[in-house]
Amino acid sequence: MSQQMDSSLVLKIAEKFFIKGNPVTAKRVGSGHINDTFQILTDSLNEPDYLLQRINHYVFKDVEALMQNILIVTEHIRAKLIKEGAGDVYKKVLTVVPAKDKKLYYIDENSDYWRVYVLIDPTQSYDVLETEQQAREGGRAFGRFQEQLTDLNSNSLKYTIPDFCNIDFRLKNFHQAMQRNAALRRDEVQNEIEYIIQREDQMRSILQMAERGEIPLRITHNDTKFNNVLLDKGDKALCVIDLDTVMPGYVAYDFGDAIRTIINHAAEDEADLTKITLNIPLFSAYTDGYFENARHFLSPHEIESLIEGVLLFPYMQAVRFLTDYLDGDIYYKVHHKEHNLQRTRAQLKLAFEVETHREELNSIIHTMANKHLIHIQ
Ligand code: ADP
Ligand code: GN1
Ligand code: MG
Repeated sequence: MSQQMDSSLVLKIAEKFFIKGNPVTAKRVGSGHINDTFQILTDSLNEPDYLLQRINHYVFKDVEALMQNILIVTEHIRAKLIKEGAGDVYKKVLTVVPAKDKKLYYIDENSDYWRVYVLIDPTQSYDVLETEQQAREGGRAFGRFQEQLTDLNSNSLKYTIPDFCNIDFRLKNFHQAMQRNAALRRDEVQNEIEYIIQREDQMRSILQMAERGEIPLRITHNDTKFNNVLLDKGDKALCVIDLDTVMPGYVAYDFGDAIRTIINHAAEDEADLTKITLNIPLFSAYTDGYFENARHFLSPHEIESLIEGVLLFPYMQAVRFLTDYLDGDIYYKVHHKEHNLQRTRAQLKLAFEVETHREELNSIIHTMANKHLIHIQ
C-alpha cells in the first residue's frame, strides 16, 4: 500500500465496522514501523471517533489469534477498571470495535487485514521524551499494565510471534541472514557484525536466570516503546496501546525496551552518533514511576534482572535491524535505502553507552527499589 493510500478507500473500509455515524475523514497517523494507522472522524458529534489499522500480515501470521489475545487482555483490564470505579474507562484501555460480520477484523479484496479501535482523544505520544514527568508517567503506565495482568492465566494467550524477545532466536536469524547475504550488503557491515558477535554470550543473562528458575514468565507487553503510551494534554498517562505482542514474557524485557527509548537523548535512528548519550534523569524518573506500581508483584530476582533488560534491548534491536538490512529490508518500514543500517548504528551506540554506565544505572534501580521499600536480596 502506498504512503498516500486513497482516503476514500480507507473510509470504505471503515464502513465495514460497527461504527456510530458516517466516517467522513481519514488521516494517517503514528510513526510505527509495522502497521498502517488512520484516524477516522465521523459526522456524529456526540459519538467517539475511531482508529483504523491495517495489520501487517507478513509480521503477524495468525490475525485471528492476535485479535483474540487483544480482546482477552483489554476485557480483563476493563473489568478491573470498572470494579475499581475508574472514570472514563474507554480512555484507559483500548476498545476493539468489531466488523459488521461480528469478526474482530475485516479482510479486504487485497487480502489485507484491518481492525478498528475507539479513538482516545485528545492525546499525545512521543518518539523522544522531553520531561521527567513524561518518563515517570510512562513507568507508572507500564508498571500498572503488568500489574493488571498478573492474575490473567498466561495459557489463555497465544504467542503471536514465537520467540519474539528471545535473543538466541534473534541471533540465529542474524547468522542465517549473514550466510544468505541476500541483499549483498554483508561486506559493508563487518564492524557492526564484529561488535554483535563479541557480545553474544553476555546477552544471554535473562535466559540463564529463566533456565535457573529464578524469574517467572508473566504476561508482558513486549513492545514498550515510549510512543506506545498515550498521554493526555497534561502529560498524564492514559492508556497503554499497541497490544499486538502482549504474551508471556519476562518483566526485564518490558523494562529494557522502555528504557531503550526513554534514556536516549536522541531518536532511535539518529544519524549523528555523538547525539546518542544517556538521559539519566529520565531513566531515574521512569524507574521511580515503574516501581510505584510494579512493587506490588516484583520478586527480588526480577529486580536484579532489570539491568540485564536495559543492556539487552538496544543490542537486540540492533541485531534485528541489521538482520533486516542484510535481508534487504523486508520486515521494518524504511524511509530510505540505508535506514536499517542507520538504525543499527544508533542502537549499537546506545548499547555501548548503557554498557559503559551499567553500575550507575543499576545503582539507580536499587535506590528506587529501596525508596519503594522493595526487599532486594
Ligand atoms: P504501530 O504498531 O504501527 O506502532 P500503534 O498501535 O502503536 O501502531 O499505533 C500507531 C499510533 O496511532 C500511536 O503511536 C498513536 O499515536 C496512535 N493510536 C493508536 N491507537 C490509538 C487509539 N486507540 N487512540 C488514539 N490514538 C491511537
Ligand atoms: C516495531 O510497531 P512498532 O513500531 O511499535 C517492532 C518492535 C520494535 C520496534 C523498534 C511487531 O514496533 O518489536 O522494538 O519496532 N514491532 C514488531 O522501533 O516487530
Ligand atoms: Mg506503536
